[in-house]
Amino acid sequence: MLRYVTTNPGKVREAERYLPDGSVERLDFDYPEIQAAELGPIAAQGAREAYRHAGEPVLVDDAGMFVEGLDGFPGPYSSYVEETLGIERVHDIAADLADRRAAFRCVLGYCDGDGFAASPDPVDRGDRDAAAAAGPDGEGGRDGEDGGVERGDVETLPVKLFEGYVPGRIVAPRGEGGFGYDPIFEHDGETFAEMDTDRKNAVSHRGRALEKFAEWYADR
Ligand code: ITT
Ligand code: NA
Repeated sequence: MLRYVTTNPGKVREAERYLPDGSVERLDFDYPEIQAAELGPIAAQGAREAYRHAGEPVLVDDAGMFVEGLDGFPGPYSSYVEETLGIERVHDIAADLADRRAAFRCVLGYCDGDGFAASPDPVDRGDRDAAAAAGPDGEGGRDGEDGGVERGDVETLPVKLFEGYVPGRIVAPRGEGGFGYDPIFEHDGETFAEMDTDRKNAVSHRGRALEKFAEWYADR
């Protein structure tokens, strides 16, 4: 079973359309997120933390909205800005800009511990073997601090990344669907909140990333 590790059920609703029925289940876990200027390293480290917690294959999803006229803000800080300012004030700020173009980006990070024992890294050989032996198939993979993967080894777990991007522009809020910034993000004349899930998936950052992931996952 693949776990989509996220606190955000909206992400999983979209992801389910790309994966065989019953092959993915949401795991509601708020893994520790590093602060970085790029989504890639955040997703990679998040996937490692999520795998360490879950002890089975995980997919994490780090996304953000990047406003051109604000040099990409809020970008990797999108979650914090949604919680603090709220999307209406993000729209108000963007409304004063000459350039209201924006983009959503999504980076998916997949980690299943595979290739861990074999990966050439500076981790002490003995520790690594012990961690690998107790890995996802061993006992205690879900026991957090006492789980199969030792704290010091988390940094070296291999992660596969998949990216997606969609251009659009900031508009006054419209629509009831989707989540997050969807009401203020317009693509092709419609906001993401005015689209149903299939229509959003067909053009969205997450849809593009999931498409790449699903193809790779099917013949890995
Ligand atoms: P998890 O980290 O638990 O997965 P989250 O909602 O905090 O959930 P992110 O860290 O990726 O997710 O935060 C991304 C921010 O961008 C957050 O405010 C989301 O609401 C927003 N966001 C992500 N994908 C979006 C989408 O497809 N449409 C609109 N807003 C989106
Ligand atoms: Na997050």
